[in-house]
Amino acid sequence: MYTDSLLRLLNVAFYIYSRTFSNVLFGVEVSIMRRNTVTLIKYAICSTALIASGLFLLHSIHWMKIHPKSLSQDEVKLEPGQPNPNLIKVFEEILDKTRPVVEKKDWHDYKAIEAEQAQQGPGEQGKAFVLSGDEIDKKNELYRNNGFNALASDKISLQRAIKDIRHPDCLQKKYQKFLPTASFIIPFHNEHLSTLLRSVYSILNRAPKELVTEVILTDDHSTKDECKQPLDDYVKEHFTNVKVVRAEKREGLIRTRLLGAKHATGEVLIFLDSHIECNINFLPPLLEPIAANYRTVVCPFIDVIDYENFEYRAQDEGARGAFDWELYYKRLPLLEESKKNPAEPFANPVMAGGLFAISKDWFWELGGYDPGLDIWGGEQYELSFKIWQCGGTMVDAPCSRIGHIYRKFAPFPNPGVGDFVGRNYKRVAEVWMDEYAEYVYNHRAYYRNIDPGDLTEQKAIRQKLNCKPFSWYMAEVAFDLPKFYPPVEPPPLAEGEIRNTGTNLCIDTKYKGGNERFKLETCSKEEGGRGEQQFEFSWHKDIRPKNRKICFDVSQSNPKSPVILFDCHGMQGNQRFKYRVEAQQIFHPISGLCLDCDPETKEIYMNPCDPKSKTQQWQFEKPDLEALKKDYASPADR
Ligand SMILES: [Mn+2]
Repeated sequence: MYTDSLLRLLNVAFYIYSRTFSNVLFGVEVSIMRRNTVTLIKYAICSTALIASGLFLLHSIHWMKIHPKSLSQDEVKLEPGQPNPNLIKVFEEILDKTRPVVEKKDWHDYKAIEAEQAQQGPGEQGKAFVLSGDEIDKKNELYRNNGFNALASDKISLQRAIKDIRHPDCLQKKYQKFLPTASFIIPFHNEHLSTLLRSVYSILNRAPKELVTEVILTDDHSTKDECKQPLDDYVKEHFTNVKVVRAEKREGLIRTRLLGAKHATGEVLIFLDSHIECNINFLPPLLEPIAANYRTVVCPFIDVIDYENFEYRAQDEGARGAFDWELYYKRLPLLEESKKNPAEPFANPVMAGGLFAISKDWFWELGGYDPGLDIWGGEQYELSFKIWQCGGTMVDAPCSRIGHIYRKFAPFPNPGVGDFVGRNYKRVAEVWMDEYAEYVYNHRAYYRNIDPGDLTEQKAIRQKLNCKPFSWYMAEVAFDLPKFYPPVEPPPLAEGEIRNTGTNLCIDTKYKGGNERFKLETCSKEEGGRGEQQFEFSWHKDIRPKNRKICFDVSQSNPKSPVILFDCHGMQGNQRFKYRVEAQQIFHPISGLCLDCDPETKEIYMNPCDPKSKTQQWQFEKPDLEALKKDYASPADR
């Protein structure tokens, strides 16, 4: 409250001050100045003093006490599925549209940027680096141990330059002049030394020095030699604000992050991975939304560092995080509002994982991570639900980009402690998801019998912070999630065998995999159950073998276009079919073709639709005729 009114006072003062000052500068109303020079100078001196003392006060009070309006103040009841105007209001606050004006500055370090642009060598400027063929043995060994091409990493400078692939709007963006300080927490286990050190350099070289309190390398009981003395020596010799903290036994990712957080002394905690590279000016966009509201959590855009050749590239231009009801991480498309403002933070229902910034106060108010979560898994949901339900906000900041090596494979053995992921998920579902937990158990029945351990402490945090129910989160934050990932799958439009009228043969996909074609076979009912002939024309409007997530896919539109099996993407497009009930045709709207076959070769393909052709007529064993007709009349895509 106090800070709020102080800010407003400051703004008024600043407004008067800047008007007076610009008049003096630009000679507008000079005659007034001559007449009242003395008064004006007095005015200027007074307001300068006011500003100076105000800023001093503001800075010394604490940046974080600028508390926001909470979501609950004027709650709007909404039908699920509509974006919540209340949320948008909060983001306008983050966008600084309704907040008092704070002084901003351009945080780019142009000297450093220019110097980086001149760098040349292997992998420089984020380019792909290909090893020469004669190092294959060494390469293979390091690959096995790391799940990425660590030998290539060793040949690339620890301080290489990478491509600035931010949206052009980011280049002009200014951020407030006073930002909180940050402690970086990097948990690692047997990380390759050069990728670990490159992560550290990318932070220190591309963040303003005054904002970095420290980098805390948190060792989850590594066994590799290079992670021990050689790391300590390097850190001692090259850095002044990098600490190595070590776990006494193997703790897993979650408790290792907690251990790092306990050693942090900066105002904001920034959790990162141990094989990343931070891009130009990544830090101010992460800190500003937190300075505006200490309960805001900010995630960077995560780019891809190629595991084979270390090329730096974008994975996409942003999406919102979500989950399906087996608790797999999924993504939702951006809202129209954020497409129009590509450099502005947007609400994110679920964080992608290990890369995010959170104020230290808010992290510990939330109780950190649930320390009962073991090894890894579920922690991104736990923290995301907790942040939203307990009065916080989470955004993605498109102008903060950090590259990450997605490994080709996991090089670590299974920790051998049973189904820790299932147990973690059960803890999260039990503490945060209320009646929606039931949908998770319906998809993963064995979770019902998992013992989640003691939940008293976690439930007490929820009670103490007076957190909202999960139904609120679903209605207001993840409002469009059920459209893409419905908790109860709607029934299919048709199922069973698909029989061709002209040949009296059935489609048989024979349990084939991706990119494979399939043919007609004698219907298994008549022959006694061979092959794979049970299908679902699913609510996604695709056709798939029953209980599999592989779909009929057509990507050409010429006669005899092949139909292949491809991972179901659920986004319709080239996997979208319609059924013409009267004509018995299986129609593919995007290509405008109909499913056809050759009675001789038994091949299946797409052909221009011909209502008289018997080979284009198909019958589903169990059609829902009403639903099929309704679907045929509807637009092709949702
Ligand atoms: Mn990683």
